[in-house]
Amino acid sequence: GLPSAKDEIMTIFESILAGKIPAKKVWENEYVLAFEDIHPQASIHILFIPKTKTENLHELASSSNQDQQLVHLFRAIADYAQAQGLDKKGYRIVSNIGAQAGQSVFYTHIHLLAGEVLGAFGRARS
Ligand code: DGP
Repeated sequence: GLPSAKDEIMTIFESILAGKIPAKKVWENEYVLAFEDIHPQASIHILFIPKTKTENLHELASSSNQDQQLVHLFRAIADYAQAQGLDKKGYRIVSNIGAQAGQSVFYTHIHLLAGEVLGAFGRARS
């Protein structure tokens, strides 16, 4: 079909990967980049992104050549969390997918929230 605006416009995370806009990188390997969220929701708020472009978990999981990317993404989170001692203290990982979850950047990313006691999450507050 016709390309949508989402396909044509480089996402902000591709610009970060390309070095075109700055980010506070905290972890990186061949497959995954982790950097601080610009609007932190906790004292530690990190975004983990695969270095190959997909829009969300479903596109990532449905491309047969992406299996290793899935593994690397979650291993990166586990390695980072362990290195920071967060596996002991506790932390949260979240991915917003699509409209009802309020996804705003259409490039697969996992949020990691930590560093303090976290609030409840889920249903919007009225
Ligand atoms: P989501 O709403 O789940 O799609 O998360 C997108 C996150 O990306 C949101 O928490 C804010 C963050 N973000 C948006 N623009 C930038 C940026 O230019 N730099 C950084 N570091 N984070 C950004």
